[in-house]
Amino acid sequence: MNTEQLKQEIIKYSKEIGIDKIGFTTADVFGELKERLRRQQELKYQSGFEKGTIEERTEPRRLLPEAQSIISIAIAYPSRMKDAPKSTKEERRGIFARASWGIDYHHVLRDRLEKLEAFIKEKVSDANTKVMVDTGELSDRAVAERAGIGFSGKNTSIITPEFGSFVYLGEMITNIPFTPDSPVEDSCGDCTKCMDACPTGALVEGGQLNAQRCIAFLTQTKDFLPDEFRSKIGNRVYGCDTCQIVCPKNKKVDFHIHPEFEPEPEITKPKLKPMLRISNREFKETFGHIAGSWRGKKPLQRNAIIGLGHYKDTTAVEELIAVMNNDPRPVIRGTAAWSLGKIGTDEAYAAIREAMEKENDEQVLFEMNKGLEFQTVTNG
Ligand code: B12
Ligand code: SF4
Ligand code: SF4
Repeated sequence: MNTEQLKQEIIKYSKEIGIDKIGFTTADVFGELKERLRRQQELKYQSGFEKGTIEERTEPRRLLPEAQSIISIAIAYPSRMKDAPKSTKEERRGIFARASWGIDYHHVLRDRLEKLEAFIKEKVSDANTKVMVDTGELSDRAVAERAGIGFSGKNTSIITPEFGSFVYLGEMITNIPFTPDSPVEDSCGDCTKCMDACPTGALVEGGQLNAQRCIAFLTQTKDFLPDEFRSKIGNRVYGCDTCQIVCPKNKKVDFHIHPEFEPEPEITKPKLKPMLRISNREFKETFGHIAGSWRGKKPLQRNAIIGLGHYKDTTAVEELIAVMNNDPRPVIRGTAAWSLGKIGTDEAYAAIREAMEKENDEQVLFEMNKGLEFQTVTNG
């Protein structure tokens, strides 16, 4: 079988196993990306979640020495939730970003890529391949862009003509010299909606993100959230979709092709208060299968506490006081104190004062003082 025939068979098979879009590119060096990554590093704009050196990230042959091509895949996920539970005054809710709805996409895309890999190996006995989804060295977006999956938007997402930007990406490096596809010819034009809507100004320029300011990143950190971002994260417990929601290319885009990615409303829009007292076991049972749990429960609980402060939820005061007094983790105790100050009832302020007498941790005491400052601001 010649390579072109094989390519057509792979495309056909990919549709049968639930891959929504597939594209092929060479294994050549990603020269422009290399420069870009260096620049991002100099500016300290990276998140720290990227894997590998700049060379490994941009020279596919460092990952598979006999590499000749890369197959890029995209799988669409929903953008709207049916029967979303309402956030009420008594029971405030948080929100997980769409990329964390349903089953963790890493497993789903890896499964599809492994099926594709087995299919190729059956046809070409000496095929050599390497599969990656998100956690590999390659830039999934740079691969997808060059393989004709979609164009690179000012919000830095890959935007497909068919499914907008609500797609997950993955790839397989191979030693088979497939003919490459052409990049998608589309662009943002004069639009700047994502940059204007970004709550933290993280999109410094069209197509350039300062990840350290991006809420999607900040919701995944484990330390205290810097003050300037606390009022910006709102009720987000994991990730941020703002720059995709406002994008005109995502208008009317809402694909429910894969049952795996259907949101479970009580999980994707969870009640905030119960998140404060969830045990490790309950956390694993409830959130363990979703992408947003990969950093463990602490960042999500911290964000839930900030969310309650954001809502000024007076029904949460008692529970926040219990957390401030008893939680062994300083980040959680301190954030609870800050949130109590933000909610601002007399009971909350009194509890902070009382807790200060027993608290030994410097950072927690600092947060408690910040909590009390809200009172001065309100009364002054
Ligand atoms: C680190 C990381 C993050 C970081 C940093 C994101 C970023 N924009 O760099 C944080 C934690 C903030 C993050 C957030 C999100 N992420 Co993320 N993340 C990654 C990861 C692991 C690496 C990305 C990376 O290397 N970035 C460095 C930048 C410099 O490179 P790049 O974006 O990959 O490549 C583009 C640029 O370099 C640009 N470029 C290159 N040269 C030049 C030159 C010029 C002049 C210009 C203008 C641009 C340009 O073109 C490339 C292609 O678009 C990838 C998985 C992977 N292994 O690639 C997922 C990935 C990018 N994330 C993804 C998703 C879904 C998200 C979120 C939407 C999740 C959410 N809802 O919260 C947000 C979106 C935030 C945003 N605006 O990007 C998807 C993107 C799917 C898509 N359709 O694009 C990926 C591909 C995971 C996956 N396999 O599906 N993520
Ligand atoms: S994900 Fe949110 S914070 Fe990050 S660039 Fe987009 S809008 Fe801004
Ligand atoms: S909102 Fe506008 S500028 Fe931003 S990615 Fe979409 S089309 Fe491009």
